Amino acid sequence: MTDGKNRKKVFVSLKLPEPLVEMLTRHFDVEVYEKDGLIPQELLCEKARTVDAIVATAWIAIPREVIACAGPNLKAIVNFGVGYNNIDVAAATEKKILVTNTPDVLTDATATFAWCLMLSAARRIGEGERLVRTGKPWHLTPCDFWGCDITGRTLGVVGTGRIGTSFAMKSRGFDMKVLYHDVVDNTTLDRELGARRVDMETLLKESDFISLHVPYIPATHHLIDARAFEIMKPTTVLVNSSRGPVVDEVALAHALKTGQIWGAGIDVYENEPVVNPALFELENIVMTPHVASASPESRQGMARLAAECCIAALNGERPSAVVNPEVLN
Ligand code: 8YV
Repeated sequence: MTDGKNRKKVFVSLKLPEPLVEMLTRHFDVEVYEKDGLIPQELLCEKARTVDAIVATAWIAIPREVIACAGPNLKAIVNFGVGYNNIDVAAATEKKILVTNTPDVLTDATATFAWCLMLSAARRIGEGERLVRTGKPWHLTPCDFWGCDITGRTLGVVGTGRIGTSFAMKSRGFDMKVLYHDVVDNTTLDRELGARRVDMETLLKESDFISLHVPYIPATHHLIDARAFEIMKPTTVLVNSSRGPVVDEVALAHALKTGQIWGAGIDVYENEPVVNPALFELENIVMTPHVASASPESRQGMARLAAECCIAALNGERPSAVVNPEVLN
């Protein structure tokens, strides 16, 4: 029931953009955890016992222990984000709880941001900005601040789902040779860019720029480790806008410090929001705080889609983005 006293209850575990709460409030009783900082796990458990749906996001963990607390009403865990490694989907499926996410609406913003990181790292934007912001006089010299050329170079894309494909397609203006690594051929990239699917080793060895667009699953944990950095060219720029633990952060710091690679553009970290302090000392890394999808169209689209999925799930309809459709059978 969605009217009167028996309105279903939705718990939103952090402040999220509109129109999420606005849309949910038309149907349900909505409570938002408004405090700064992460919601304590005990409170999530307490809410799981009574509510009909929980809304979460990348950095709100919903492990098996929280799902174990679920009361008979909990029908959906709605993730604000496309990646859902924060949720124990197997545990949710066992309890017949639907998990939904927000694909597509953030593809362009995220792929664009990966380019921002790549261009910034390649052309030393962060370093230049830091220098200007000191307010101290600096010398105009043609001999400093050389970055990497991009046009005509080789781009290596790891993971060519929606975001990886969009990222690769944006290379057209730079006339790049495109290599990609994935478990299947990407016919769009093959046809449109003459791209080549290669094994990981070849991609690491031949690419001037490497951008990661894989989900975080056991097989992608430390996909980029010390050995991968050894294979890369000393002129390579690495970009990560996927999930932090895909890259071994200690190995990354070592590779940047010792010149194993040339630079990096990083939006995600192994232990967010904590960042390995070794990275702070390095000039050849551009770092942003997990904001690749942060554009108005993208974040409002995510809010709308998350609300639509929640409404559908609680009304017994099929949400348009379900992670575990087997629950519906
Ligand atoms: C967001 C993300 O930063 O979609 C994802 O998987 O990591 C990002 O879009 C996050 O969901 C915002 O809370």
